[in-house]
Amino acid sequence: MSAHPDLFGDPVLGEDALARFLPTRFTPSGEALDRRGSACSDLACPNCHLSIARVLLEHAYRILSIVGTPGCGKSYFLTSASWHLRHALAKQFALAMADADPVGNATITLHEQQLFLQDDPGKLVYLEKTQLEGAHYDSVQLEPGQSTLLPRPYLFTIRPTKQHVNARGAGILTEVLCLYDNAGEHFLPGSESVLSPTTRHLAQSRNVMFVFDPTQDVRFRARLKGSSHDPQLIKKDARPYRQDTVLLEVASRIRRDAGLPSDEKLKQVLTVVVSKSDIWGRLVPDEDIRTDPYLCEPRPDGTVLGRIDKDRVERVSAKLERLMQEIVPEFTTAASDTAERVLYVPVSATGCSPSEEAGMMKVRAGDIKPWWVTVPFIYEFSRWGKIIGSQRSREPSAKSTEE
Ligand SMILES: Nc1nc2c(ncn2[C@@H]2O[C@H](COP(=O)(O)OP(=O)(O)OP(=O)(O)O)[C@@H](O)[C@H]2O)c(=O)[nH]1
Ligand SMILES: [Mg+2]
Repeated sequence: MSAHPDLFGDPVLGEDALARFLPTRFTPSGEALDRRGSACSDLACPNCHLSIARVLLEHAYRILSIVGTPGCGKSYFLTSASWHLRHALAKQFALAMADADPVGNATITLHEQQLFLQDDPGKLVYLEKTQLEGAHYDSVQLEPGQSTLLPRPYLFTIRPTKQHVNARGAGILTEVLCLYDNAGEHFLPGSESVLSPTTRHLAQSRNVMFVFDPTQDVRFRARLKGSSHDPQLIKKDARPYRQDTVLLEVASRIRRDAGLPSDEKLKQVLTVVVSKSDIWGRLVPDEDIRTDPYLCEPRPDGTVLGRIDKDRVERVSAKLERLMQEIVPEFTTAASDTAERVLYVPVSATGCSPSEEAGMMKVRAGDIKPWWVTVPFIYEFSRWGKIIGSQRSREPSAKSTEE
């Protein structure tokens, strides 16, 4: 991408973007020279012309997509997870999670600040609903005169630190994590168009995290009646979405984009993230779904290979699946028809209920104490090999989601 200030104007991105070009001249150190002879360090995609973080060319990357109906808790979950991952990975797993693209990650870092970095613990805070277009998307003209909307991912690097048992292999073990958070409306049947291919990342995704919200289901709401004062259970204007239909729509888009037959199960892992467990968690008996299932003591030589207790996570998953089979059987059937490997994880992004103030759902900053938000990610990272270990006290069960 050009660097000289006279070179604004690009046919794909418009007048406010610096011109993209295929370089033919270079500095002795290998930097491309633009038309005005300025050395350029930023890279852009030859197809959509959007800038590409250099780290994506240097390390392997994995895409994880967060999907679900509007208001199911995707953005709160992602914000709580990214904030707590930065800490859990550093403290318990000797892994550093850093913003690979600070400009592209601006929204999520702002969201983390809004929920977790308030001076006044009594302040009522909230996250805006994810917009269907705007700052979190890029508009490009792939065909002259036709604007196409592309969502922007959040990019993080995950790298072993000096204490990690495999610190010497840090260069090759470093991975880039690409996370997509769409507006729920993008997943509703009929919402995708050629000019708004906002969910194409799904087919490239390694793990589709479907956020299932029990408070949007009438049968869960009936079961929870009287046991919680969460306004989401009593709100009269609640729009109960068919979450199974949205899951099937997501699966059919993935099959279409990946060129798979309509009855083939997806190769990606499906993680059903069952949100807002502070409201319904008591329906999963005899399990601790608040404290993280991690086992992380330093080894005798002082190095660390943090482990996740997979037995516990899979036992909770099996119990939660049974509960959902009983209450929302069409959803569990849709999930097992969609993917070979399905893991159910209960999470609460806030650990407390919001209260309604001036038409907005807000939570007291000091009350936010998330439950299990990092588990879907750490379980996924443990599949990558060599960066996170796992604890098993028995043979993996037949339903294990390991590769
Ligand atoms: N009780 C409880 N409420 C939650 C939790 N997480 C989110 N909420 C509430 O759920 C509502 C929707 O959360 P969002 O994260 O904005 O939902 P979303 O899926 O991103 O919605 P869209 O951006 O519209 O697709 C908010 O009013 C939150 O207060 C939770 O862990 N517990
Ligand atoms: Mg959102």
